[in-house]
Amino acid sequence: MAKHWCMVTLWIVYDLLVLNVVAFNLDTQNVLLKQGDPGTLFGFSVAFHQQLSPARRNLLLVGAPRAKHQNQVNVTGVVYSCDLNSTSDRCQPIEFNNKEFLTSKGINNQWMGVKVTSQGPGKNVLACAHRYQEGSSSRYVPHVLTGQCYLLRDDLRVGEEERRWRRVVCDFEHLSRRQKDHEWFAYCQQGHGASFAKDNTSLLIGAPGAYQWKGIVRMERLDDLDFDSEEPRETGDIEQFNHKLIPLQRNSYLGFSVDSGMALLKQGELTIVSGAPRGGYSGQVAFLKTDPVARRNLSVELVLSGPGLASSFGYDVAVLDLNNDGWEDLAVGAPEFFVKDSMIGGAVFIFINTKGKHWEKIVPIELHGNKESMFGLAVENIGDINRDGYGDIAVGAPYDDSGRVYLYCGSPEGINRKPAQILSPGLKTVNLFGYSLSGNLDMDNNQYPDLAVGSLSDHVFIFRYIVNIL
Ligand SMILES: [Ca+2]
Ligand SMILES: [Ca+2]
Ligand SMILES: [Ca+2]
Repeated sequence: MAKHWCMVTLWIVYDLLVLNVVAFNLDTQNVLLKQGDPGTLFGFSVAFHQQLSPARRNLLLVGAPRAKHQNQVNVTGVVYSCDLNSTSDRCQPIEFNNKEFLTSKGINNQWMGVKVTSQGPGKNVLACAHRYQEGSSSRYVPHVLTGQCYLLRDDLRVGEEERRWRRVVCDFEHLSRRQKDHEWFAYCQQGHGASFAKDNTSLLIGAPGAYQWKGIVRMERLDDLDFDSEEPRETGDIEQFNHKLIPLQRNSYLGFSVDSGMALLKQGELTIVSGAPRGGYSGQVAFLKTDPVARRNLSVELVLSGPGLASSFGYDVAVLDLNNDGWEDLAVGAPEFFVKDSMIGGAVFIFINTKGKHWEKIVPIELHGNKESMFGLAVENIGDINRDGYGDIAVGAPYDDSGRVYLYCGSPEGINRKPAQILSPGLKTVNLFGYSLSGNLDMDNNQYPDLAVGSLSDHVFIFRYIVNIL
């Protein structure tokens, strides 16, 4: 009983401490900086990864799609692992040393690291190269630009156990059907949009170049070697290759961004959200579900269209519960949104879920950026960073001066439109700060999630939350 009482007391004290914390407060004095070689685009993509084996390590994975690997000069693109406990500002390249990877010919200029993402602590990592070229038997199209992604284990290795580590959307099955139309799957360019599905069993990979750049999203099992495991599914149905099942026009780029949720349309059911930033002339976002009838199909449940012409609505998407009502909300970046004769440039549209219904009728809350700042190019769920119970987001505006990242707090009404904090690089040599973001993971064990910000000038920044007590 005494022990129990002690715990209760501790909790009360702890709660009081939390209540007394000053509002949003990422530490801008003690920022961790990691640097790559010049011109490698180190920071094009970033992902926190908490490794549990062989030992517990807090890492930031950084894609440098134009880097050359020291030992593999014919490979373009390196994914680096940065140990956040290390004092060095340099990071270690991840070795893709399996035979399948090294013997493939199209790895030169493939841009490995255009996307890197982690499934969560102790789980898998996915790294993609959207410009990977596959050789083709057709004399009309000697090479096809399919792209490829690799699954890595928690220890950042391509495993030796039986499993498919290489994941390709526009595979032989697609390319052999391509004869009907050369351009159907020749330039799939998979991997700019890729994520682990929130059902924790599947991978989601976008290939925006499929079907004359209408684009597709593919869902496949992480563990796919069981005899009875479900086969991959795709928009357009892999059994039919019927692009008419995707209600978007050519050149929409569906799959450019991908996220998912388990409480978007129905509680406990996976819904995939994918941006098509050129869809419908302004940009669109499609909601996808596993088709209950066609077992190789992802059906398009609804399409949200962006306002304004060519706003690139859907360039990035983030699913999170902002108002803590148990239903996930949606933040959509539209970095090229503008209002004529105004100082507005770039927007993020916040759709607050109305219990899974009437998504098309929701009037989104608009967050605006400064003129020509590309505000909304990156939108990230950063977790409940001030621990007030409401989810929070970060928005990158890489052309806002040398780049800025705006942090917004969720609230009972949805979101507070006034930024809670604005981050800038504070280094003259850095530009395009805010091009990539990763958050929603506590990397220094103070119970508050931290935030990584990438740039296109070979620097990444790790901001940590400092707890100030009044
Ligand atoms: Ca909500
Ligand atoms: Ca919050
Ligand atoms: Ca922390």
